[in-house]
Amino acid sequence: MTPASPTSLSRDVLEGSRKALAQAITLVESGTTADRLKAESLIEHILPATGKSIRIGITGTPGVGKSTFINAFGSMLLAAGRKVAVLAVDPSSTSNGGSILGDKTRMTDLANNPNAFVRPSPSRGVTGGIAPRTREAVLVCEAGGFDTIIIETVGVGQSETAVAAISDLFLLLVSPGGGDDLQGIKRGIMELADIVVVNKADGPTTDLAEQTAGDYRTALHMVRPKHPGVTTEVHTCSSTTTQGVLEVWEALNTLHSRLRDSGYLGQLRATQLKQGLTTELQLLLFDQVLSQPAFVSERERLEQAVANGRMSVSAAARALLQTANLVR
Ligand SMILES: Nc1nc2c(ncn2[C@@H]2O[C@H](COP(=O)(O)OP(=O)(O)OP(=O)(O)O)[C@@H](O)[C@H]2O)c(=O)[nH]1
Ligand SMILES: [Mg+2]
Repeated sequence: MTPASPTSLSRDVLEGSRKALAQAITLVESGTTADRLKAESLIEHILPATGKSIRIGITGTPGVGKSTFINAFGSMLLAAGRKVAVLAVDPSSTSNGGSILGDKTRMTDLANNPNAFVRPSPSRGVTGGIAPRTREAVLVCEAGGFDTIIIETVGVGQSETAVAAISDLFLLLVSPGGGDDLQGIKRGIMELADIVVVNKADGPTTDLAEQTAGDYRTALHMVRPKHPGVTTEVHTCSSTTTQGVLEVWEALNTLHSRLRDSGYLGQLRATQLKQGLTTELQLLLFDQVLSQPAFVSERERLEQAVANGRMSVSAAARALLQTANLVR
């Protein structure tokens, strides 16, 4: 894939080369075994230079203003001297080639700034498989000197959970008057949120945004608090005028410091890594099993047996693993 060796690539990443950064992320996203081995070597080299950033996951339904918000939020951080990387996890990228790809057009201020790095979504077959690769992309960005990592995902399906599993803090962006949103957003997503931000608090939707914020505050009282004793804050902002965006950052930064000082952040990251190991094991096992020729033909046969109701799903799965010599 890339002619550079993992050692020289990691050195270039650590020296701040954007080209190397982009290449390294392509490498960690690659699905081939040869690249995976190189990626593992790369990560090993850069690991000591990682972990110092603030990792912020952002989700919200399509059109809520994620890209516009990230552009405003990121620009403000750049002005404050921070280095901002934006990574996208797009659950739909497998089917339509990546809608987040077009988002660079809404993040022009970021895309054109040398202290910012915007990376569209990887397209990998399995949703569960995106998070481990994005986790590594986060590490690469940290090694490249980025101190703020924003991981964006569209609020559909399981991708929020995947993003929350690699973020320190999770921001839920919602629309004014989003009564639909409030019902549509699953309880679980509210429980994942460290902060809820009602966007588009400008022009004719200013008052509605305040009302919606009130609705969310009420709704949040009914879900388990994310952090014991800490009420999840609900803010309003306008990503187009940037009103309120600074306050969102201040809230996130304060919470991050608090969680770090209390030891929670260290524990959270340790837990995330342990869960990451389980996910990697699942992926590796799946890849190994699927690549066995005997397995492929037996799978087709057993799929038919299951579809015809001649065999239970569980018994077929066990029989398949026996084919691959993985269970007795
Ligand atoms: N008035 C107003 N419009 C906004 C605001 N933020 C975003 N918009 C508009 O809302 C529309 C959608 O914004 P995007 O930033 O593309 O939304 P998104 O959540 O990234 O959308 P997807 O990438 O499709 O999921 C655009 O027309 C924006 O100009 C805001 O704060 N106020
Ligand atoms: Mg977008």
